[in-house]
Order: sequence, then C-alpha cells, then structure tokens
Amino acid sequence: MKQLRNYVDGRFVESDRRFDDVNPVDGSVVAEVHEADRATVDAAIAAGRRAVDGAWGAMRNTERAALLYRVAAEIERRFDDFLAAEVADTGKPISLARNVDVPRGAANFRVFADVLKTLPLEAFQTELDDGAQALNYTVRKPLGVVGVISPWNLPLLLLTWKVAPALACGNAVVCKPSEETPGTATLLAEVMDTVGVPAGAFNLVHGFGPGSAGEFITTNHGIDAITFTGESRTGSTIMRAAAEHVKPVSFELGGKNAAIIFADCDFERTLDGMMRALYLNSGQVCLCTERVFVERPLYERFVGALSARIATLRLGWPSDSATTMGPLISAEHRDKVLGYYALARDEGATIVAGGGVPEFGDARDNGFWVEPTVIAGLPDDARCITEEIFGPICHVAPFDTESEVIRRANSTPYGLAASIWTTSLNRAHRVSQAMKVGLAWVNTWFLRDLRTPFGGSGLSGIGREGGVHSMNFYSELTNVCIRIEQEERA
Ligand code: NAD
Ligand code: 6OD
Repeated sequence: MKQLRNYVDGRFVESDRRFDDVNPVDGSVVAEVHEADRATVDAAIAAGRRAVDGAWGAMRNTERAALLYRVAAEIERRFDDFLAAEVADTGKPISLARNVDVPRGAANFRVFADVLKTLPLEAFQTELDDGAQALNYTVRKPLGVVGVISPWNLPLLLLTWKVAPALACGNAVVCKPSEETPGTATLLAEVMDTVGVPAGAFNLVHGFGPGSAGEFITTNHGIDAITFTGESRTGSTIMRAAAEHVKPVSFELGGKNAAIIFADCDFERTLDGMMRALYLNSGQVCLCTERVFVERPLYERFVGALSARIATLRLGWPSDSATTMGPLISAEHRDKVLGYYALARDEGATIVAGGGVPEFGDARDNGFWVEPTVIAGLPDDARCITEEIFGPICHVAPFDTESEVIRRANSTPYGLAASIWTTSLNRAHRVSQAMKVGLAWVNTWFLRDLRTPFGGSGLSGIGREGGVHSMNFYSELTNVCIRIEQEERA
C-alpha cells in the first residue's frame, strides 16, 4: 500500500497512527496516511522557526523567487504524478484536474514569484511645520511561521494559493491538507525537497481537525499567523484558538452564491456559464452558485433548458475523457448533500431535475455519487436557500425587478461571489457593484486573474488574498521615518 508521510525539517517522517485515503469513485483505498501527533507538529513549527531565523530568512528575494520558479517547473515536470494523485483522492474528471487543478498548482508559485520581484516599496515625503522634512518608507518582513490549513475540494490549487505567497514573503509554513486529500500535498513536499527549499521552510503534517494536526497547529503558540480555507464553522473554531495570542488570520470560507439572470442576457452563453457555475467539480467549489434568480419573462425557458442540459452531464469514471461530473468527496459529505435533497422535499420544493442517487451496476455503486439536481418553489427563508449545501444542487426562482433581486440575492449571511448575466452595460455595473460579495462576475464565472483581490465578507471570510493583497497578509510591515534637516548645522 502506498504510504503518505509527513515532511518535517527537510525529512519524511513516519507515524504509528495511520488512516485510509479513500477514492470516492468506488470507495477503494488509495493510500495509507501517517497522522502527525502533537510532537510531530511541534517539531515542524520549531523547524519553521529555525528556518526563518536561519538560511531561509537570510535568503535574498531574487534567490527566493528563483526557488519558487523551480517549484513551478518541477510540478510541471511531474504533471502526470500530480494529476493521478488529485484524481485518485477526489474522483474528479481527469479533464478538470488537467485543465484547472494541476496547472494552477504551478501557476500559483510562478505568479507570486513575479509579484515578489515587482513589488515596490511604499514611500511618503512629509513636510513639517518647522521647514524640515521626513521621508517615510515601508519595508516588509516575514511574519514568521504560518499555519496553512486547507480543504479537499481543490486540494493542490488551494494549498499552493497560500503556500506560494507565504514562502515568497520569507515565511516558513506548516501545512495541513484535508484528511480526505493528502496526495498532492505529499507530492508537493517531494518537489520542495527536490528543488532544494531549505529544511524547515516547508513542512507538511497530515491529520484531522479537532484533537489532531489541525488543532495542534492552531493552538501552538509558536505559530505566527493562520491562513485557512474551509467551512465557516471551522473558521470560527480556529478564530477562537487564534484569539488567545492575537494571531493574524486570513479566512476563505463558505458561500451561498447567487446568479442573477436578466431577460436580456445572451441565452446560450448564460446557459453554458451556469452549467459550469452549478456543476463544476460536482458543485464542490466555494464559488459555485446555489441560488439562481431568473427574470420572469425568461424563467420557464431557462428552467426547461437547464433541465435538458443536466440530462447531458456524464457521470463516469474520471479517466474517461467524456466524463463531465464525478462523485462527492466522501460518504459523510454524500449523506449531508442527500440530507438536503430530502429536506428540499420536506420544505415543499418542486424537484425539477435529479434529486436521487445514480445506479451504475458496477464498483461505482460503492462510491459517493449523487444526481445533479434543480429545485424550485421554496421561499427565500427556507433552509435549502439559506444554508450552504456544497453539492450539485441549485434552487431557481423568478424575479420581477432589479431592486427586488438585489435585495433577495444579498439577503444571506454569506458574501463570497455572485454572477450577473445581462447585455445591458449600465445594469451590469449597477448590479455587480450592489452585490455584498468579494467577487462579482458579469457574463462569466470563476474567471481568475491571480493579481486581483480574492475573498469574501460575512460568513465567507476575513481578508483578501491575491497579488499584493497576499503579500500584505504574509508580511509584517515596518515603517521607517527619517527626519531630514533642511539646513546644514554649523
Ligand atoms: P472543513 O472546514 O471541514 O476542513 C478544512 C480543513 O480544516 C481540513 O484540513 C480540516 O482537517 C481542518 N479542520 C477541521 N476542523 C479543524 C479544527 N477544529 N482546527 C483546525 N483545523 C481543522 O472544510 P472542508 O469540508 O474541507 O471544505 C469545504 C468547505 O470549504 C466549504 O464550506 C467551502 O465553501 C469552503 N471553501 C471555501 C473556499 C473559499 O475560497 N472561500 C474555498 C474552498 C472551500
Ligand atoms: O482561484 C482561487 O484562487 C481560489 N482561491 C479559488 C477558490 C475556490 C473555492 O473552492
């Protein structure tokens, strides 16, 4: 059986406690994972501290950027290994991992190396009342040892999205990937080892959240900051742990994202876009849409066309290039999503499409599959409309006016993403700016430029990452203020 080990202070470390890494396609075991105990996590944090105080901390920006480019190149050289590991852990279609997950794993390192090389210092010239001047300039220093805790839905993409800028800023990292998807993180440790990232700068510990590696990271006083992607409830627990020593946190959390479709939209493009926004990665993307509002004149046509398109989704083996949808990540998550399918019926929804479990007549019946689903007819305060489900399900509802739909779309404690579909330029600007979200897309969805701010408000998170925003989170800024006399003293 393949063994996935921890990586601490530049060495792969075993553990007596092991757990299974399960393939959600058919429930088979992919690998045995070595769970880090508290001593291993403490050792990783101590190694991180030594790295920041030692060779890693002393490294010049240009050298650090060069190392990050080498990480990107090595991920690309081992592209097929990363692809196989990501697909085995998640069951996602190989086409998706090939086009999104693995390329973004490499791109995250390249982009933040670029940002590091081009980031200017901030400076202000201050004129004083007595005629003298002051020159203020700001220098960046690492925060220290950063705990990186990531989820299972886009495992490599989301881990590297935080590891790359944290390393670019000269921090050491102690990473804990989701227990569901430890594969690509372990390969990343191999990459760090191969390209010569100094011992202790990158550490990887495997395990669970409470009572395991996740909690051991967040409660260790040697951690200087925590960056986390996952459920809002977990973010709240981590925030409590971080509060004791007032550690900075960056949180990318859940969403209950709305799409607003106006009657003047480009219908076919909107339908294409919505199929991605609803069912990419089986709806397991924090940005996915779960609430669709359609302007009334278009409502029946849109619902009919959406149902017809859902029937063309191909639930299949990940290796089949025709497959367009995979399983959910785990039995537990499948049961949660099916619980919402049942709740939708209890709340009085009309099941427009799906709503069940597919049958394959082969090993996939041991996996964690659900049908892509559309529901309708629920009031805005129904639980299926207000709670994040994180599966291939959406609710469609008609609306009559722009102000009405803005109010309804914004009436959620989450604030991550929205998409607006219209050909009216004025409406596009008006409505997207009125959305209480961190990310508003117009006539597109999940189109990313890694220099832009990414994050959410409310239950969807704290802070923004991306480009300079990441560099600001992962750096400690020191302002240097120098008084400059205007006259030479005799
Ligand atoms: P999760 O919160 O259950 O787990 C995320 C990570 O936190 C895992 O590594 C887990 O082991 C760890 N963890 C759990 N409890 C912990 C604790 N008490 N202390 C420390 N670590 C702990 O989330 P998930 O189920 O893996 O991911 C799905 C969720 O993530 C969804 O809610 C989704 O919306 C959200 N998400 C948000 C974004 C974003 O950018 N906003 C991106 C991806 C996923
Ligand atoms: O594209 C990104 O940088 C990013 N953080 C995506 C998050 C997707 C959520 O599942």
